[in-house]
Amino acid sequence: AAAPQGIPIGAAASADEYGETSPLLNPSYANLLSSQYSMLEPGNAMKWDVTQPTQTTYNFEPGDELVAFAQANQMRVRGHNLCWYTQFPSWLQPYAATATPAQMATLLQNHINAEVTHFAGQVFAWDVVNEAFDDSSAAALRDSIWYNQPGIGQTGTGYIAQAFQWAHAADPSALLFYNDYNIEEPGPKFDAVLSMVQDFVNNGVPINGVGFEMHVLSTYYPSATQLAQNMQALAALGLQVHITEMDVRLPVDASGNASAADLQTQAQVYQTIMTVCLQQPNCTAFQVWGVSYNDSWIP
Ligand code: 9MR
Repeated sequence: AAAPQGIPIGAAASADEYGETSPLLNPSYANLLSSQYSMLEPGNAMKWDVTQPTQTTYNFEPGDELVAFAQANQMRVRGHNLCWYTQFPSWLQPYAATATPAQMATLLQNHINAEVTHFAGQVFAWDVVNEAFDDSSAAALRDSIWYNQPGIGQTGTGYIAQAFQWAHAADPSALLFYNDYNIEEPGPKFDAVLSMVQDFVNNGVPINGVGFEMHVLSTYYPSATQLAQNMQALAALGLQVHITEMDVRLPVDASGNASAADLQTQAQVYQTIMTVCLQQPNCTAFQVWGVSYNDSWIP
């Protein structure tokens, strides 16, 4: 109710990507998703482990089910993700162990082209590259099969730029995002992301925004001032911000229940973050990681 027209409010959602009965068939899940949200993002259905189960086959059916649900309920779809360091199909790591960079480049290009082409016109924004920087004080690029093990034959953030170029070629209308966590307040990881996206903007790499995952704790979350500062630094480059995966982890008792006071704190944290998003013109979407805490990744 607080959001102005046009800011989509989303949730991570699931279909039957791991052979389970699709939650979309559960009326209470489906009703909550369609009535409380105007956007969804597949929590897993568009990742490599689901979409390329063997080297020569693609599987877009669970993603298609989520897209169909969204379209039937006038919701937008965010795509997640095309290039990450983990959650691979079982064949991929062994393949990478003996592949050449040229072979890895072909593999990644074909995957991005196939997936973005398949969902063109249905997915309005993609997390093209996910979580490429580590959490050290150096905020170095993480080791990955796309970067350096063996990599696709590019140095530094070149593999990330290449992924954006391939995604843009496959759907020039889709908004393209770099997505990460622990970049919601100033620090070395945000600096590394900012310097990368500044370089991309300067060099014409097709990037439209940065996803702030916003996995926070009731006991530790970015201040409104710090969050606004990071959004403004990206606005100065002409980039959007989506809050992509917000949740607020709480202490629970032995039965798994949170106290009333902590639930109140949790509500206030959501309000704080939403208020900043509504105040910053370049914050253009707000999403939580799960339709409810019943299907959260948080234990
Ligand atoms: O919610 C996702 C969970 O179901 C998966 O088991 C997990 C494994 O990689 O990924 C979770 O989603 C992650 C997202 O794709 C990227 N940011 C962190 C999310 C929570 O781990």
